[in-house]
Amino acid sequence: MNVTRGFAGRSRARHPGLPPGQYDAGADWPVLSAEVTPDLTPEEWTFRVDGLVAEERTWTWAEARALPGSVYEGDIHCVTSWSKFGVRFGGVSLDVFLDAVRPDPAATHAVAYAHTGYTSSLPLADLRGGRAWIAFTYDGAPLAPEHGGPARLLVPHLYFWKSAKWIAGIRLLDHDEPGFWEQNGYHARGNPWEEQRYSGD
Ligand SMILES: Nc1nc2c(c(=O)[nH]1)N[C@H]1C(S)=C(S)[C@@H](COP(=O)(O)O)O[C@H]1N2
Ligand SMILES: [Mo]
Repeated sequence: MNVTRGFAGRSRARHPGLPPGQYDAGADWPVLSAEVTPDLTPEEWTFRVDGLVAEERTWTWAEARALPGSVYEGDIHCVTSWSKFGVRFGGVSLDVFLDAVRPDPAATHAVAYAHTGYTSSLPLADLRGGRAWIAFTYDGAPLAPEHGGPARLLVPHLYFWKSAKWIAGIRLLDHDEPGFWEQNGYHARGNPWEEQRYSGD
């Protein structure tokens, strides 16, 4: 049938939102975890911002959920080469948390750390400007445990390994302190549009 063939042809066309070296995972959402999914309830979950800040602070689930929310609608890109289009996460902008702790002007980098011990590192500027979230929902439903629920970091303009699942906190530093994958040769920033997969890219 012509209609079917035309449709299949169109779906094979390269999506203009696809960064170099990536493929469209379609409806799939692969789970990539270095650790076993933790048994972490919202009541147990906390989120802390510490390091080079005027006032370190920890939020409980209820406190974090009471902050003004915002939504990310767009794409995500894993360094293993899948991208997923048109995802919708709900959460709180990192700007809200960072403004509350008043970062020291000397802070240039951040380490995100999970309740499981996973870490990722990135420039502080990438957590600013409405481009990073603590995400609680996906498609309007609670974030599934295997995808980082009850809450994960979301920095969708960088490769997805930066977006630590089961997020516990962000530490601000005046230098780059490589996280789990960065210690294993992955890039300090990880911009998919520049294919910053490995250190040196
Ligand atoms: N705590 C934790 N966060 C993590 C990871 C992980 O192994 N542990 N993997 C990272 C990688 S490599 C990717 S691609 C995404 C995968 O998220 P997903 O499993 O929801 O697709 O989470 C990132 N955050
Ligand atoms: Mo990944």
